[in-house]
Amino acid sequence: MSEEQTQTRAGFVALIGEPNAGKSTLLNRMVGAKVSIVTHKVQTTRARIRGVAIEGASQIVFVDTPGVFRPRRRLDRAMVAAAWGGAADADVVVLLIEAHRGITDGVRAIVEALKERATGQPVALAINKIDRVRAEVLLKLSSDMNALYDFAGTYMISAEKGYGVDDLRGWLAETLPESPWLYPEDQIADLPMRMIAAEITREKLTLRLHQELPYQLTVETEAWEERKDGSARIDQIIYVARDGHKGIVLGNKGETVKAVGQAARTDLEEFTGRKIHLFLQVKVRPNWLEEAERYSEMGLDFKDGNT
Ligand SMILES: Nc1nc2c(ncn2[C@@H]2O[C@H](COP(=O)(O)OP(=O)(O)OP(=O)(O)O)[C@@H](O)[C@H]2O)c(=O)[nH]1
Ligand SMILES: [Mg+2]
Repeated sequence: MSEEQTQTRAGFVALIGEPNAGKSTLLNRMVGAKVSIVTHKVQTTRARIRGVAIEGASQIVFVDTPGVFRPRRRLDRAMVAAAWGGAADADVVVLLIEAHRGITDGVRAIVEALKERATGQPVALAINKIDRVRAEVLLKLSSDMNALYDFAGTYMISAEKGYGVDDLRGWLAETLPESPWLYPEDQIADLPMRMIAAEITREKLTLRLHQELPYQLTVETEAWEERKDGSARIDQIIYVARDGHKGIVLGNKGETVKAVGQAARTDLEEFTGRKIHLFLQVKVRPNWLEEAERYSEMGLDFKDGNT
């Protein structure tokens, strides 16, 4: 198809919602690859992560954001600021809510904030996890939500199972502004490989460790060495805030960090399509949650965490 015949469209679509709503799952499904990490725990995504999908003549750049919640700590504040920053910069916003949880206080707070912050761009409602509820519940939830806000469209989806996702993607493709494409045709993510690699390891740690600890740790890729045989050697540091945490991450005879490393390596090999040698080191840095450099490594703005 030639450029003269078909006007291309392109733009940014921000996915916002409470922690655990399924934003990253939806991004990965739209892109068709695991670009953003997913866990059953809240506050998994820490920064804005972009994934690119193509639908007909439209290039849709999805912006995954951290969940919006009431921030208490510096990292929380920087994460929530990143989420709202993603929404402000977007051409279209999609608010994800969870069908089985309905209109929570958190959802209400996000809708109120949208009224103040939305800069005139269309906001669609995506009711996610419809695999968990009956149809009557959905209809009521949809009408209750539309009474709270003038949504440009309402989509009932299951990001995990894929239900309703094509309709949403089709609507986004039509709604984005006329524009040349923003990324090369074959690009699916806009995140440096070293950061994706660190996120993969953080996902495996989050899946293995108990609730509070994942918040207290961060992973950074220290070195990435290309080898002549086509493989790569990746060195990462897991920063924890306390001595006791180091022991938990290592596990008995180092078995926890070993299992994490194996799981991360498998994903990395799948993502990169090559052999990976992954080396993990655990370091205690009591103050890492207050260090500007850690935030820039995560793709967050340290200043946004100021009160
Ligand atoms: N049953 C069901 N579970 C889902 C669906 N979509 C996502 N999930 C699950 O919900 C959990 C949270 O998903 P994420 O994609 O990490 O949610 P998120 O909104 O990115 O969360 P944060 O990054 O913490 O803000 C995971 O366990 C997913 O597998 C769905 O359509 N149905
Ligand atoms: Mg997420």
